[in-house]
Amino acid sequence: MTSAICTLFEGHYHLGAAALINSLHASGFRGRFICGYRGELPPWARASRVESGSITVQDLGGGFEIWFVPTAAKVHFTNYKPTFMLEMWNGPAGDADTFFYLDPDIVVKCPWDMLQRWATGGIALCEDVNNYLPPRHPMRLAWRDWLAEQRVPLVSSELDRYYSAGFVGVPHASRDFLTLWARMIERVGASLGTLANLKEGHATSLFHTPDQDALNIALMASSTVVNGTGPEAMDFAHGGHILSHAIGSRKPWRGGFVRDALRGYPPSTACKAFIEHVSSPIQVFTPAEKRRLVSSLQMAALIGRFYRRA
Ligand SMILES: [Mn+2]
Repeated sequence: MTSAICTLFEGHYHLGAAALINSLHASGFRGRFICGYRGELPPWARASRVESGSITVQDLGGGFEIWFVPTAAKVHFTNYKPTFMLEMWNGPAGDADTFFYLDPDIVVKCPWDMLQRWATGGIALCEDVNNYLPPRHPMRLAWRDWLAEQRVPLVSSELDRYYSAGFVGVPHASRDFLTLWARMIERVGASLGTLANLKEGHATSLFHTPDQDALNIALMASSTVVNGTGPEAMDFAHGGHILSHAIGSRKPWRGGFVRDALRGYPPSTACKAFIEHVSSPIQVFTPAEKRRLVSSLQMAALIGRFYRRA
């Protein structure tokens, strides 16, 4: 079975993407990793060759290749995920039996075999921070009304979990789900009047996180099997061993751990997991930068043992 993986980034998120790639390398993944990016190639990219069009390929050796695909999408990248996956599956990821998307603020902690198995016979998804969303929760009832307005039939009415759109693994047989998800994002965008932002309105708005709400609504409109895990699989709860997801605006590559700890926010598990993967095969920081980050993290963890927000 062949698998391909992709991510999307712009600006400083390339630092997270590099750590994600390193973590996959350590997990044993070998194959094609596709970076959709806006702007310049990341400074750590080393071109081994140029493919047709404007695709730059970096060969990491042993069958691990990074494909850099420039993209001009106007929407916020978070709303571009399923469309990008479909485009890549018709192109650079053409022969993949399973195709994964991971946010650039995620690192992988488990052996690659486990991720691959996760997307077998169903779509691999992980529950989000607020993971319990019962079938007749008022938010779902609002989504049901919206689906009815859109004349999209409700197919799965018993779903009770809310999944993160930060990670998705799709087997070839479920590829149509990506089309449905993309269509739902488009319709959510039409209802909102924009797809330019990561968050909209407030937590009780019909669509607060457009791409992720659209993913969960698409599941309600589909009979696709979900291979789900609890929120611990992204380190949103204790006891996780699969992925680590650094959500929120304090991205681990930006440092500032001590400052945050003094404000009562000790470094998260995801910050610690990120630091594990900044050295090889891609050197994400200079040795001096890395030393500074590590000692700041250690100091912050120490402060966090004595001082934290209630
Ligand atoms: Mn994320």
